[in-house]
Amino acid sequence: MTESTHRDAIVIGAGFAGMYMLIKLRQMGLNALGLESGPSVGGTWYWNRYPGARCDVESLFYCYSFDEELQQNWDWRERYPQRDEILAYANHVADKYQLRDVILFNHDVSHAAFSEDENCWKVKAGGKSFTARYLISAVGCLSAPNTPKIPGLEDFRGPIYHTADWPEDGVDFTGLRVGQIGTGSSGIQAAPIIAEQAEQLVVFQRTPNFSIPAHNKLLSEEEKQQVRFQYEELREAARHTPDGILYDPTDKSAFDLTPAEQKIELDRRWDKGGFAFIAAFTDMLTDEQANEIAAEYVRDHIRQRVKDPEVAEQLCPTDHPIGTKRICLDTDYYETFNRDNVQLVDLKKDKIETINATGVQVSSGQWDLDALVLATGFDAMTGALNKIDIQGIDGTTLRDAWKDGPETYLGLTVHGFPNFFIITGPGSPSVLTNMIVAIEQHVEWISDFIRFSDERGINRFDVKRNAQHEWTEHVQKVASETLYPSAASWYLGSNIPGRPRIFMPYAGGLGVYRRYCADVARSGYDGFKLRYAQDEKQGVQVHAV
Ligand code: NA7
Repeated sequence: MTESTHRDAIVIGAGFAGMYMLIKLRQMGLNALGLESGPSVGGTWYWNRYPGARCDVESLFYCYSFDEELQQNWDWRERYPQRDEILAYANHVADKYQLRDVILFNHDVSHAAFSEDENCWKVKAGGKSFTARYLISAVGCLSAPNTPKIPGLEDFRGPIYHTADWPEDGVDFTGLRVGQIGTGSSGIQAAPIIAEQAEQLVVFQRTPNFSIPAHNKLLSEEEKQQVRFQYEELREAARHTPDGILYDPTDKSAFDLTPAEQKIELDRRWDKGGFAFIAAFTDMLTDEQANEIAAEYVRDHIRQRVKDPEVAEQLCPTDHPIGTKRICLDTDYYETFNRDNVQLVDLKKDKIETINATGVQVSSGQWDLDALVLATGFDAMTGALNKIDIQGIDGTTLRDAWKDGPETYLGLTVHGFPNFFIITGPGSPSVLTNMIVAIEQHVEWISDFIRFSDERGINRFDVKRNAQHEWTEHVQKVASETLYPSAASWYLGSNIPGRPRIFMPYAGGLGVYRRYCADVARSGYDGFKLRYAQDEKQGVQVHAV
């Protein structure tokens, strides 16, 4: 790494988004620097080391498509990749592209301010200062852990582990009484494994989630070869689907089918496992009655899987339509509650009053515990960005600009923050998709924009306020035509007290969204105010209005 502190671009974060962005910038001949708070690559997969951590997108597609040699030669083991395997893959990519040469690890970005006079971003990280023409956020959507303010949490004498910041050497729960708070994807993956090891596992559930069997398994050589043989076509098709995932689409509404046919369709998808279940009917996420058919089907399965009928009912979600919170995929989650050493505490009926030195006090009494697991999720989509003091024109911070909810143009740029890009930001499909497909599209769009600017001598861009406003309204309108906003989900920031309730991801589908982005590029970046280096010399103002 060179000593110079000025770069063409600074990329914050070295997860899958940051790594691909750095690869692209280098291929374009630009001098880019990655700043990463952790000691290695992998982003959220570096920190999420909890037992059972696994991606809910299938291995053969939860990987980059831009490098044919890489996708042909990386050998995924299981249908769904374990965290360790994903991290090994991220490290392999970092080695292959010598990314460690352009990343400063253990450099947490604390501050970034745009200097109008110098037309560059001034960035502080790890006690050092850097400048760059472009600032690119690759901080991730699910990377700022949410630790709820439960009264007395700090009084607990035993260890407290957050699933999103798990000790590197793992945790041995043998012989311990463990309390787990949270039953989202992380909690649903962790509980069966913790239960096998611990003397006792007490699961504190505020809201039950819908979970579908993952039917995880080792991949056969034949399955891998079949995909590798058709990778190009499969990848291209996935890019234009609503969520970047290829799964057995249907053209049938629930009401085109008889009850018997509905069951056949749901059975078929249930037996297959995974997200395909949610695509059983075209109106699954737009019609309450259609949704309820699938929701009740899952509840019936929960009732079959859990022996104690009262516990089964407590595990049945009834407060949100299925799929309006990201569906969980499990391996024996519900069966875990048939074990003698596992208890479920329904916090809706039995509230946490306080955590004390020896355990958790709920309305009905005290649970004495040796260790606590917080599977309480993330300050999603805006949390990691809002931790950084990002100052745009006139010193306005991104936090202030977003105090009533995030506003972006295409989820990629923010008015008043020139030469700043966000990969998979709020207002883009991001968390409603296979993130890697969304990341590749964003990185390629950003690269094209930078190339376009460089070829024409454009040295500053800012998105116009009205373009941003129209896009943000469109994002809200599209969401309001679905059932998504009816769930108190982290898509709306509902899990963080005081957060404005704005539906953050773009629900119009990745394929549709790609077309919007491509049209903007084709129009010569309509919606942006562009400043040419030549105009700057003549003192032309560039504030976008
Ligand atoms: P999630 O899905 O946000 O789940 C967090 C869980 O923690 C959820 O059950 C919450 O209940 C619960 N929670 C949060 N705060 C509290 C308090 N104060 N008391 C009790 N329970 C609480 O996070 P995950 O890490 O599981 O998964 C995040 C995403 O990662 C997932 O969607 C996949 O895309 C991968 P709530 O539902 O809010 O009532």
